[in-house]
Formats: sequence, structure tokens, C-alpha cells
Amino acid sequence: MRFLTAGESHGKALVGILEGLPAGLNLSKEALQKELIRRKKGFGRGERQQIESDSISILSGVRFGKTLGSPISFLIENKDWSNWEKIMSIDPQDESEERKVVVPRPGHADLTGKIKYNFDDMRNVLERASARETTMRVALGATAKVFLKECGISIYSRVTEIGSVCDTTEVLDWNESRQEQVDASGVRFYNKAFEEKAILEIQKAQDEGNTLGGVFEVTALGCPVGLGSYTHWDHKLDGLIAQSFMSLNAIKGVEIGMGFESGRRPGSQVHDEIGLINSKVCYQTNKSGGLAAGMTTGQPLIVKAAMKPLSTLKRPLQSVHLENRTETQAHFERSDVCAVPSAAVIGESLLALVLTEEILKKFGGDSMQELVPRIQLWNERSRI
Ligand code: EPS
Repeated sequence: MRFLTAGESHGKALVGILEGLPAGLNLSKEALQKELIRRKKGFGRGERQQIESDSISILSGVRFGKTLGSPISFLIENKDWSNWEKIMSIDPQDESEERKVVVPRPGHADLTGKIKYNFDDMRNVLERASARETTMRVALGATAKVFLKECGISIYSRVTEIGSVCDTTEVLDWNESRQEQVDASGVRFYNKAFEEKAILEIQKAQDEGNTLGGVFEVTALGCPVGLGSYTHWDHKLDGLIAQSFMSLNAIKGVEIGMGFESGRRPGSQVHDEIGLINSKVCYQTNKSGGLAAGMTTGQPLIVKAAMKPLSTLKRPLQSVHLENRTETQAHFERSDVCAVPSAAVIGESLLALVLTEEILKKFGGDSMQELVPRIQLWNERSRI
């Protein structure tokens, strides 16, 4: 399986292609739209979300509601394009200095991107560095989630930290209604006791012209034992998950299971002991987060990621005007104050895409009818 996304933040549209899914998967536009709507929400998002509808079109690879095994292509038009048609024009005759960006933002791709690609105008950098791209990744990931559901795997997410507010509650009973409960919270916290504090912290950042980051958690239930492998570095599933999550804008750290805490504790407090329950061999705890030596253990797979505060601040940090070479305030452009609730939803898609690829590697098959019984048989045989 492979996928590509293309499109600039204020360009005409976002496009995506997903290739390698088996034939015979029921796929509806509605299932994808639902995930796109979830991504748009969250307290701390800016005006752009009111402009965009993120309405998805499936252009190929599906007939009468079922995948054909051929590449599935997707289109999401940017509604804001009508305000940017000239500025983002493909036609050389439209070239102008309107909305030219010459003062880079600390923490953004602006400065390094300009140097690397030899641009005068850093708009050429920020348009593709923008997290608008994640809209299409969610459409692709939503397709992967539909596929995984047929394979018995469900993925859920929540925000655990925003700024200094931390929800330490463990969620051990994920299901659809638990997810709906989390989604109903503007900050996607599980524990209501922390929700109000997180909202106040975002409001404070907004009033001060500042931005806020945080941490989110993604959990996959129902993974078969043995996705990924210990046999070679690029087969290790923890490495593949970390790569995928680190490719999301503003992510600075990824943890699996106990994560960084496992480096601070002795082995006796870190490793999951093995026992017998109803004569079956099982881990007694899940501190490993469902991964051992790059392979799924069959327990819940738990990934956390830390997102830095967005680098577009209303009260800008110091920077340099690159044309007249004076120190000045960084460029400000309409942006969000906090996007961690959206990042949690995107994280579900990222994990779904990685797991889909691993399912296809291990079980293969050209149609769902061929694939699903193989997974069921393996799940029975892997309970020893
Ligand atoms: C983004 C800046 C904002 C965000 C955007 C990501 O866009 P704009 O500059 O148009 O206001 O709203 O995110 C989205 C458009 C989206 O759909 O998530 C950035 O600089 O990364």
C-alpha cells in the first residue's frame, strides 16, 4: 500500500491517492466526511475552519460503494481559493508581490525552506508546510480506518495535555460511545474535571497573542499478534509509527506505552510479567503499549505524541526582515491558537495508515473476502 497527498494551503484543492487496498471493501463518502468534520473541530481553531467545508469527492477506485482494488483518488476543494486565486495562480502572468512573506517566523519552516529552495517569497514555503495538508491525510486515514474495522481493529483518540493542564486518567474501556463523549468536549479531554482548565488556558493564550501545544493519545484495539517484525530495522513497527507521527506538523516527541518514563525506572517496574489466564499465556499488564521489539503483542496499542505550540503568534517573536536586513517582529498571518484536539484526530489516521500497511504485508490478498478469513484464522491460532 502507498499514498500521496498534494496541494497548497490556499491553492485550488487538496488531492490524494491511496493504492493497494483490496477489492470488495464497503466504502462510503459519508464515513470519510465524518472524520473530516471531526478534524475541523476543537477549541482554539481559527477563522479558516468557518470558511472550509472540507467536502470530499471520491474520483476513482470505488464502484457501487465497493473498492475495486485500483488506486482510490480523492479531491477536497479549498473554499478559500476564491480569495487567493491571483496570489496562488499557476499562470506566470499573474506574478505579483501581493502577500509576499519576507520576515520568517521562529519555529516555522519559513527560513530554512527559503534557503533550501532558493525562494524570494516565503509564501512558497508556508503554503505546503501548512497543516492544511493533514485534511487529505485524514481522508486517506479514514479510508484505512474503514478497512481496519473490517479486520477487527478500532482506533480511538483523546487529548491528555494542553499547556500545563494534564489529564492523567487512564482509559481502559474505549468504544464508540467513549469516543463520542471525548469528541463532545471542545478540547477532547476524557476527564471533565480538566476540560474547563484547558479551555481557560487556551483563552488566556489567545488574549495574550500566544499559542499552546499539548499531548494526545491514540489507541488501537484488536491488533493481531505479530504485526511488524524484530528481524530488521525497517520492519520494526514502533519505528514506523514514530516516523509517521513525527511527520505530522509540530510534533516533537512520540511515546509508546510507558515511553520516556520507562527510562527513569528499574526493569522490575517496566516490563510486563507473563502469566496464565484460563490456561492461555498472557501479559499481566500493558506498560509496553502493545508493542514488543517492533511487533504487536495483541494488547491495546497506545501511542502518545507531543505537539509544540503553533509558530504563528499574534504577538510575534523577534525575527529579521530579509530584504532590508533589520531586526523586526515575525510575520503574522491568520492562524489557530491551539490545534491539539485536531491533531488527536489526525493521529488516528496516521496510526490507521501504518497498521493498514502492516495488515496487508502479513495477510495479503486481492479481495476482502480473501483477506478477512486469514486474519480470523491467525487470531485463533495465535492464542497459545
Ligand atoms: C495553518 C494556518 C491556518 C490554519 C491551517 C493551518 O490556515 P490559514 O492561514 O488559512 O488561516 O487554519 O489549517 C487548516 C486550514 C486546516 O484545515 O487545518 C498553518 O499555517 O499550518
